[in-house]
Amino acid sequence: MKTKLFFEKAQKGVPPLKHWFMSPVGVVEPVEDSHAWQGVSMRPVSPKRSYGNGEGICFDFGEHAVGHVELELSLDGVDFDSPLFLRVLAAELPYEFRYRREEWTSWISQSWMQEDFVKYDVLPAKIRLPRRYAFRYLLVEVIATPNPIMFQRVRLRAESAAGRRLPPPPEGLSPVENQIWEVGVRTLRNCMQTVFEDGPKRDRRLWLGDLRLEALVNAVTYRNPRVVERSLYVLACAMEKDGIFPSCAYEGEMLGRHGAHAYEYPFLLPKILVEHIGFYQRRQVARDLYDTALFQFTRVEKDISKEGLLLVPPPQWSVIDQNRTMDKTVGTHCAYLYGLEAMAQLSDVLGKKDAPWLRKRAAWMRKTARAHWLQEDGFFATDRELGKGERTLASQIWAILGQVVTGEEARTLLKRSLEDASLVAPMSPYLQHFLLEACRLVGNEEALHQVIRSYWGAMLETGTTTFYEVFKEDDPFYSPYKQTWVNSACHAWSCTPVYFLA
Ligand code: RAM
Repeated sequence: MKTKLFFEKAQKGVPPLKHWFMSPVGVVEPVEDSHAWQGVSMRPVSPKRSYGNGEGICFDFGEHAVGHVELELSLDGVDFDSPLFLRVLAAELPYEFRYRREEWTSWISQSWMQEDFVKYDVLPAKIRLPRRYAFRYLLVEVIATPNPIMFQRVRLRAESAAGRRLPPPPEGLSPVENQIWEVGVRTLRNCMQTVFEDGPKRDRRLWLGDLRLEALVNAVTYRNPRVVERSLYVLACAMEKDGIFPSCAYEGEMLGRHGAHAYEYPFLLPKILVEHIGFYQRRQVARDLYDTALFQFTRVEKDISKEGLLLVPPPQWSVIDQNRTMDKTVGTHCAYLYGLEAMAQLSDVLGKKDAPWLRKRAAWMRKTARAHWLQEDGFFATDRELGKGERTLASQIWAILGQVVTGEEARTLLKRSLEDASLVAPMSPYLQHFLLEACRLVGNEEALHQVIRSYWGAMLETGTTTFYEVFKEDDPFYSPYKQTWVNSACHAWSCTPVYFLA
């Protein structure tokens, strides 16, 4: 019954994409460069008249963009007695040109690399490359051609539900903050398609945790509530009988299918809904999903121990950060608390009656978290198997956001956490976002701006035009997937400084 409604809304609510054309700003080639981040930079070169067997040309589009590439090709010569065979590699970052097919060791699919082999039987022709690419650089290599080919015109038909225009920053930002704003809004624009994609190169998919962050920035920039609502209905369509709200779902032909469940993502659902009402005064999606959101908190009751600790039963996993080995126990429990509070607010806003029991449970589970995990040195940590007392910044951030500590105590914990380099540091902008939220919650705007300047500022210094999926300043090759090539360099969960700067 509900599912039918969700399907109807997901199918009817497809946000229209806007298109625009972009031309290359130059021809370049990748070169080894020990001064460059990741050791590769792009050097301008003069284009040749035509390109024969074994030759290649690399176009620079000047900034990261998403869309379909059109090539107008002709022959430098008369004979066309055999097909043209090309290899294309679309790259977000210069380092992707080090990619070698035979060296693949990542546990996620090699097919994410934007490498294609294409053949054309007729020239001259206007051709459209087969896939939608997310890239700044486009390498076209001629594997075989009867005669050298000439590039008459190369252009990208770019697309986004947000349109081309990047909203201008508010007045009064510093030059670095202005740049962070621009890169942030471009990142969101390029991920904002018929749903909020996580990254347009990979996974090109809607994830609930990413959606929450994208919705925040959208609300202060493009202000497109339809993308938020449609994304929520697309997720809702993929819900199964068990009632778990999907963490990730597909659309188009695959509408109604979900991917992996992240344990804590469903706790974010009421937060998205209550913020959506706050941003746009639109309540329908919250009404449609209220019961579903509430169920996310009761269905995990079986995972709450008699001591009142929410413990993720393996092999289920929480995201918290793109770090696979970190102890996420405190973070997950506190993400549940954060969700309970949002659920209580949603109940109030919609005139429902669930707030009292939700708040009562939250109060109890704050106490239990404190009793078990607040250590003598004032940091939150567990002593359970994996953690072995490991101190992570994530645990402190989430203890603050779950309001296990409040007021002066929270302010002090945040300050000490930022000063203590021995805490396990975040790997991803996703967790950095929650650090910013914690700064705001305790009222430490100075720290908030300092984190934006240092973390996102450092990302800017790598020369990027969009923000990354993962970023560790001291490890340019960090990848949760074992291979840096497949990291996503335009990942919307990294655009949230824009929300705080706004
Ligand atoms: C990866 C992506 C995505 C994130 C999930 C948990 O697949 O980076 O953005 O939400 O992990």
